[in-house]
Amino acid sequence: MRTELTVDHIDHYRTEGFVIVDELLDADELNTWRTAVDDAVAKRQDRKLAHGDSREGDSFYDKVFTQRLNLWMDHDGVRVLMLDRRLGQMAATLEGVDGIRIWHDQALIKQPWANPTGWHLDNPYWSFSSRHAISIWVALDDATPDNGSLYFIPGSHREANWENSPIGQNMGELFELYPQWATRASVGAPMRAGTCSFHNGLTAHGAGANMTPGLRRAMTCAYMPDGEVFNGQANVLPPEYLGTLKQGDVLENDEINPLLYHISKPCPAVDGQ
Ligand SMILES: O=C(O)CCC(=O)C(=O)O
Ligand SMILES: [Fe+2]
Repeated sequence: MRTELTVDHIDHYRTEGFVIVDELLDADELNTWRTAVDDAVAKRQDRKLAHGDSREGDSFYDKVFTQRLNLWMDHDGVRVLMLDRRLGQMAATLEGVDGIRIWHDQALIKQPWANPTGWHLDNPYWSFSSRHAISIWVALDDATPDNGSLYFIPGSHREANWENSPIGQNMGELFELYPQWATRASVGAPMRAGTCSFHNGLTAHGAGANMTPGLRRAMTCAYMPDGEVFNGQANVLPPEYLGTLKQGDVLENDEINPLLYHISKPCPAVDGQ
């Protein structure tokens, strides 16, 4: 894996709210990722979550992408890929934080002729509220404007509050909440398979429809800085754990949100790999 970050990567990420890191994976690694993710998605069948019974149906949203969350929890091959200290270190470096935990991973596969991904912010969906939330998005197929590559509104992370719109049928609903972005040019992020992007949890982003008969596969992971607290939203937390939490509690359960990287603390889930 090519995990070194340059000063330019870091500057771009902090100013624009996203950055592309070319050729994160070499050809062998790409092959390993594709095999693991395909197998994990197949084994999940129509269940979206590792815990709980949310299932894919026939809604507009279910035809934006095949979304399978927390594959690291129930697939050993994906677990090895996701519990990689180097990915945690990249995320921590870009955000300038001491430590990084997994919030959730997700395979996002645009099937042939899939719907577009409406403009949205990520962090408002999650169970913690942070300006330092960050996600990686790894292209497992070439992502092009034809098959549903990503787009970002540069700098939006510095202006966003936690108002958000759903990934619904109205692509541009977010711009009603943030009219100052409606006249700003978006930036497209086509990526060769094996390349990745990082985006901040408050950066406005979306993706086009898949206008091709092929797949647009991506493997992604959302990260939480170490030390964040529960904001009262359930999101993907397993019900048994959710029941033990009250607002303000630190989210530090290593079984659910493993610490991937920290400048000074041990990371049991990763050290034990
Ligand atoms: O892959 C997509 O279409 C959307 C990705 C996205 O919203 C994300 O990674 O946060
Ligand atoms: Fe997103």
